[in-house]
Amino acid sequence: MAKQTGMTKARIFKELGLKARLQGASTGGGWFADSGDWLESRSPTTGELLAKIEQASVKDYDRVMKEAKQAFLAWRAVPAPRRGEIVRQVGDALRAKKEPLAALVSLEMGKILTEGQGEVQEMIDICDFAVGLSRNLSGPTLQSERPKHRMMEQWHPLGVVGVISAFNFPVAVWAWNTALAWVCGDSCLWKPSSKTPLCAIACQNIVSEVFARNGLPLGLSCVTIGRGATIGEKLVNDHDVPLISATGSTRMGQRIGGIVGQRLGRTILELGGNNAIIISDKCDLTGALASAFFGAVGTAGQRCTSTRRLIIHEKIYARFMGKLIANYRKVKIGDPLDPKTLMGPLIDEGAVADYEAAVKAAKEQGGKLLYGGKVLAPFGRKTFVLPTIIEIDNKAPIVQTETFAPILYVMKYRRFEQALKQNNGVPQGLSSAVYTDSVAEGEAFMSYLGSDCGIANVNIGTSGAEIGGAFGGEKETGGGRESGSDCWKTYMRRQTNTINWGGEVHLAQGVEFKP
Ligand code: UN1
Repeated sequence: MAKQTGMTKARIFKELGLKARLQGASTGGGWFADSGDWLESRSPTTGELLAKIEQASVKDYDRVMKEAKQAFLAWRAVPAPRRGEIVRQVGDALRAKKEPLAALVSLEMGKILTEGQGEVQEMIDICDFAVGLSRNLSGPTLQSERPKHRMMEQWHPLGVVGVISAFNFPVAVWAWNTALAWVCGDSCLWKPSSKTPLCAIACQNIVSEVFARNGLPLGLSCVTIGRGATIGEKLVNDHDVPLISATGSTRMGQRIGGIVGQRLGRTILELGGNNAIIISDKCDLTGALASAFFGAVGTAGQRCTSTRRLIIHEKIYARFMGKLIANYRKVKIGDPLDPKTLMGPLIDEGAVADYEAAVKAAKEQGGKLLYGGKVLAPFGRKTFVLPTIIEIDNKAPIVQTETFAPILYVMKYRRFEQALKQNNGVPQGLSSAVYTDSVAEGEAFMSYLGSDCGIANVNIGTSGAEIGGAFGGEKETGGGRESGSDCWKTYMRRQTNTINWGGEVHLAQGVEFKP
């Protein structure tokens, strides 16, 4: 296993400071835990035990939070460009560890190596983005209605940011949050998915070294690996955490949003997607084919942005489906660390059960299986599935739900307005795309009458967004935005300043108030 890349488990562990037994709480200066409650990290490919991690207890959480709060107080006083310089070093440290970290993502999460490398590249890219941002966390100067007055906006550090991340992007989503939070002057506490604890430990080891080398408070980067019911609840209920950024299912987001909203905290929620590509009769079918194939089969359908639905013009439907199924037949399924593999395993048996249940439900709801629908066990463990295509009506209940597996629902349309309606006719609103050479169709898709999603692409697919844009979506996707554009603003507190430089007091709105 994993020999083809030169990255054996032993080498990955050595390069990233991992061992067979680890502990799950860190304030940057090493690891501790006193719960006596052990978590196993197993390879989704073979089931091999990778390591055991003692989970953080509530007491460990309190210790970590104390450090995170102290670190914030020191860090907020460091000039932002100097904070950017530290994040530049974090980016360099990630560059140096790109190969083993990408291999660890493949080993523990199961995505193929090129996608693991792409994920680490996203971390490096967001660091570069944050470095530039650190010299431009700017607010506008505004015109005052009062004579000899000036108004302006400033952005100040916010506090401790809680990051809750999912298994499917076990390192990049944390980096999207932390790189921005750090240049914004915040400290961070990360609760990673319990399905990918080693990825979190490796990241923490890489960044802690940078903070230590620079003599900075180590609590800037904190981690608690533990149960949702203990550590997760504690974090979302913690009044000392002004912002919770959470990625996961809509159900999880509804719970977190409710709790944080109750205490009037801030959230960035990046939840389920149900992403469609409309394939027009006026498009380059080769491009549409490549994008649909990557979107639906890439990462074994375990991206928030995975293509889950194709809405295809009836005139080209048969031709397009013939080509797509031919591609599906060629998918090489196996060890994600083997460079020849195109699709690795699903994360665990639970994910496979969800896949099987969805295929069954789709058939019961009038769906026609065009390809796949089978569970495989190339290494003796039923964590692999065939990528699957089902022809079905958009309104079928199963099509309305997000199943985190490589199942693609396909449907036809005749008029473009009908396709738009189908695109928007689901509860989720993350990503969407249209393949068309018609300017009118492309513009309509991106317009206020078009896609209701946070991401709406023309002639590229639904997945694989760049870090420079704001990432997130509407409706049940949660409304949060992470990563590029002006998303940094959520990690800071806005302050409006009005300055009187003329001496005379003028009340706004013409109010007179004299004794
Ligand atoms: C996710 O699946 O949670 O756009 C993030 C993409 C990646 C990020 C996905 N850049 O597919």
